[in-house]
Amino acid sequence: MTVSLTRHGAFAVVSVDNPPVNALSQAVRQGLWDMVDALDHEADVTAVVLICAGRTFIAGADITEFGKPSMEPLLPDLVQRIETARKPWIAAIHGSALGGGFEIALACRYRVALASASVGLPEVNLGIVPGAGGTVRTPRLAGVGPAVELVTGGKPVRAAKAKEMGLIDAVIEGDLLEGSLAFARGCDFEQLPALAQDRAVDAMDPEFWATAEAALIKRVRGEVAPLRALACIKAATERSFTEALAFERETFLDLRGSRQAAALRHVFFCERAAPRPSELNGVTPRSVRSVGVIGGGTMGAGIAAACRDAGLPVIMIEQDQPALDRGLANLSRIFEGAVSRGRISAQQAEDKIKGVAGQTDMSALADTDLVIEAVFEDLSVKRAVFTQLADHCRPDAVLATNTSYLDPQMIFEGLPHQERFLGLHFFSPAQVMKLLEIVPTKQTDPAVLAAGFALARSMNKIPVRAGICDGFIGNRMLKVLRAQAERVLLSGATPAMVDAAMREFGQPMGPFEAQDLGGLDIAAFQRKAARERGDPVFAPVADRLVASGRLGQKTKAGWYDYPEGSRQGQASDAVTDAIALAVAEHAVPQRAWTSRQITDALVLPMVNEGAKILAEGIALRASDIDLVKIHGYGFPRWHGGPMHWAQAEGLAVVVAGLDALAQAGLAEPACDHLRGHSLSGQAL
Ligand code: T1G
Repeated sequence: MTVSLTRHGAFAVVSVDNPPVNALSQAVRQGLWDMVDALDHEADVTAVVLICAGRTFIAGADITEFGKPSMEPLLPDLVQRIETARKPWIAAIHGSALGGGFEIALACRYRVALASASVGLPEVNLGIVPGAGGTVRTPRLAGVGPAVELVTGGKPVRAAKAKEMGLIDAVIEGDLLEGSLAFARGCDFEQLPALAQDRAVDAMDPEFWATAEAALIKRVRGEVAPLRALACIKAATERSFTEALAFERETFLDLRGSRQAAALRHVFFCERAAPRPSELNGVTPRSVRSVGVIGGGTMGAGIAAACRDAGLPVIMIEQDQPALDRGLANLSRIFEGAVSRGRISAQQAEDKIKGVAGQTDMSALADTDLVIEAVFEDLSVKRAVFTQLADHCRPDAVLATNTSYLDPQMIFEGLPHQERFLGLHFFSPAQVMKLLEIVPTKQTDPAVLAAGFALARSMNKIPVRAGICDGFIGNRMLKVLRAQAERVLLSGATPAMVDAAMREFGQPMGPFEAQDLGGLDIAAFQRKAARERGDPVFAPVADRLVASGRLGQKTKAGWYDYPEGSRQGQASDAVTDAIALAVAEHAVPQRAWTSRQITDALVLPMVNEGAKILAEGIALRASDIDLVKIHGYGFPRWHGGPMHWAQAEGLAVVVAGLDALAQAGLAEPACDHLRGHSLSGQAL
């Protein structure tokens, strides 16, 4: 039964049971609607407790219904029906009361919650705004400022904070139902709190809204919904309750069909599908209960921290004690940073560090289930490590390389038990970045591959299977983006114009400022290896900058000059000169560039490379490429990732754009896969 009723003395308990998250499907809405009607006519019912089965209170409207015609009862009507019911309703919250779920709770006379529960209005994360009164009732309960933060930020708040804000009335200890009934027994139903719709809301001065809007524009970089949500809250302070509800509903309906909402829903569902790919259905992962990490540098320490966050004991191996001390110090610094940011307590940090044993002898790994190598990015160095591991580890231990650019097949070549090897490409900082590229070799056992995905799940990461090529999925597309950025420079744009255009597109930073932050030498090292393999490389300006020691912020000069003590880059004559030399060398026609032309010249060829990656089977599905670029490289989520963005643009438009760039010598023409308007992956 999706919505059921039990009686507890004078109280009716309405239970919702709609796995997995009690989303407000039509059946749930209808069930609740019928309950309100029935219970309003039950003379011996004093009040109603609304509770949910399973892991959470109602987690929102049923997102799977979004693309379909609305079905009655509409959520705003149900919310209004509960709020004006003759019997007072009490929301009993566990898990997360989110979106429409929290809007239902806001319509109740009281809200109580377990301490572990959270409440929120995350609709902006889906490119929409609350559509059932959230932006109108929240400011009346919590005040305008807290409502702006809750709704435009889209982040839930825990029960204690929600109580402080006036969003819930009590935090329940122990059993939620018992606690809610005890709360109900303590209520004086003759003195009910005012309905949200009858509560006053502060009028704010114009300065408040101007400041809030400016801060939001800076933070959301092109995302529409947060700004529209702010407008709804402003309307709630300036219009009548009914008019404000109507404005909110109109805004919700307008955004629900928007391109950004479609993109964000695409990402929402892809992120949830990624950790359990259908091709591994029925495959039992090799068990991983302990991890060895070879190397305590930035990557090694980050990977060790990620393993500890997943609750796995770690043995960190370094070549000698000084290096090991440095590695353990790197690890401590990660957890100390997390404590200073309030992410974990000092005790938790201590427990995490206690779970790491430092060793300089690989024999310590004799019984470890998984070993991840994170040593210098050199084939001979890595091969030496795995040769030793093959001697010390159990034959069934999973041995993984964290290589970014080397061929895992070559790293493991000739070693015994080829079926146990895997590439696990973490992104720095490994304890923070959610992307994990999982790279099987031809011999990798499915149970070993499944162990990689299980590890990603335990780390709460987004795993994507990648085939073996130079740069796998993400770095291969990054190389194209960087080459295109230089092509645009040689045709008359400046680094600042390119970076500004990509920021306007929604990237957290442009390609040149990102290189200055990470260091130009890393990519130069990879270009050297590519040239030694005979691969084509296009970086005429970057090569000149690296040759002259301009490696980025760490040398106070890269694509920009960095005055002493500043991390804000300034245009550099040296870079202008380097560009001029490259222009002379390549004799490229100069042109005026608009922001949109620049982003097309960078993003369209990246999409083209993604289509080739799909055609070659390096990625199994276009959505995997979207997740890689979003979670590894900051591609704006509200574009849905490069491949979703291309489909939203229209593949014919993308092909035409690429062919026009190719005509001008500014990019390769559209590949056959793209020209065939197909972004489907290869069958496994
Ligand atoms: N609708 C449909 N399915 C949903 C869903 C939803 N709202 N939320 C989750 N699922 C599915 C999800 O796809 C997955 O399915 C399974 O539930 C477990 O999810 C009018 C219009 C609640 C914190 O944005 O944040 O209300 O892969 O893996 O990690 O104003 O799910 O198992 O088949 O994420 O424990 C507002 C979105 C909607 C909440 C649980 N609500 N969900 O996290 O499990 S818009 C949201 C979440 C709205 C109103 C508007 C999380 C979670 P499958 P999961 P989890």
